[in-house]
Amino acid sequence: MSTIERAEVFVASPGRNFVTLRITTSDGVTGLGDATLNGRELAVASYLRDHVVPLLIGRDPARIEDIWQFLYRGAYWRRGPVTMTAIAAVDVALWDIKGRVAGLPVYQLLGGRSRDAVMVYAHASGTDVPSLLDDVAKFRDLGYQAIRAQTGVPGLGGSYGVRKGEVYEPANSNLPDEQPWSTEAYLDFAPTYLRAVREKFGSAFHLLHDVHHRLTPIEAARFGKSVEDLRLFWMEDPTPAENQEAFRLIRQHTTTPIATGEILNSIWDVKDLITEQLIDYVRTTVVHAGGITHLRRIFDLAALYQVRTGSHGATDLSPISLAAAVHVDLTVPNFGIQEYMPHVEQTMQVFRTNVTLENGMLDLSDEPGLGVEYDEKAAERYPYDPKYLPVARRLDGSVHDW
Ligand code: CS2
Ligand code: MG
Repeated sequence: MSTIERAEVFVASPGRNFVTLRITTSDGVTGLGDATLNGRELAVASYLRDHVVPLLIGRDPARIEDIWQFLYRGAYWRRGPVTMTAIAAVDVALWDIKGRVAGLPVYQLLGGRSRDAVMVYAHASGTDVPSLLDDVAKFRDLGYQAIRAQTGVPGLGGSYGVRKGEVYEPANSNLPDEQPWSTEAYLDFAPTYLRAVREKFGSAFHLLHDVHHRLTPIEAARFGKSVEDLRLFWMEDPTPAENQEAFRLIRQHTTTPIATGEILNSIWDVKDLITEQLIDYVRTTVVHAGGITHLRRIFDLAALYQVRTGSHGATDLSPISLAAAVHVDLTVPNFGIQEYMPHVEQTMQVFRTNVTLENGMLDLSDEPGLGVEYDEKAAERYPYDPKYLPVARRLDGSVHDW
């Protein structure tokens, strides 16, 4: 019987910080898992190196479910982003190994294709309405069927979602960048620029918007109501989701579809949102929600309640996560959309992937496993570079949700 012989954790910063797990079996078969948690990378690296890797050596890599249960229940302490990201990295690496051993791409092990390709959304942004409209036009010309629109709020320095240069990267400083926030200014401005997008480009494409946890439930209800005629594909993270009941209030007031879940990491965190149909898309991801094994459980629960998938896919999820996400997205019956932000050149020097993008759709080849390779020698050229996500402060100086 093949056993797990080695499990290595690599922390590197090719373009941005990534934590990568590579498991090697006694037969020399390797598997990769993404363990990146933006702004808290070293916590996951230590959880893996110090508390998980010693438990893996000598185990049967084929026993994916058993190892998942062992790591989840065996920790005693339940859930949380660090734990579930570490378990996710092990899980995805073991699915990669299983596919390589079987000579099949992971999606074939998950039931085969349910669709020919995976629809993604692009990220248009601007510092004002004209620059946003130019950016939307660029992505429409590139053939994207779905585009997220975000701009800064006049008079507020930092703002969520505004790209600087070619790639959007919020973890931009070695101490949290404290950015001013005004809900009133946002609620006055965001509907205006979303309306400008629809007025210029019409409704023949999906328009998305990320509120990014900033509103109270009644403010989110007001926002959702104010943009109903714009037919958004979704308003994302309208209010912090720890209190799942909060979404009942939003639902009572507006039919604008809701997506949430990127910062959540287990089926328990989204159970009520799904079973009460308080959301339309669940955004949990393969890297932060326990890997393919657990994400499939979440998506299967969602399917029972006609909630579709809409996994998070920003650049702080590595190409390993994107590939694993596409394998899952190709197979699930209740696929909605996949977030996609292109990684920079340095990242792609370290991660070789078989994921392809054409006309706003992702696909991948039939390479066994995930179809991703990690070049540790290339990664050595990019040492870890500590970075933090911003913190939002209201105009009175108190901390707000970023
Ligand atoms: C955002 C992310 O892509 C999204 O929907 O919410 O950019 C998020 O801010 C980052 O992934 C945080 O690391
Ligand atoms: Mg988001």
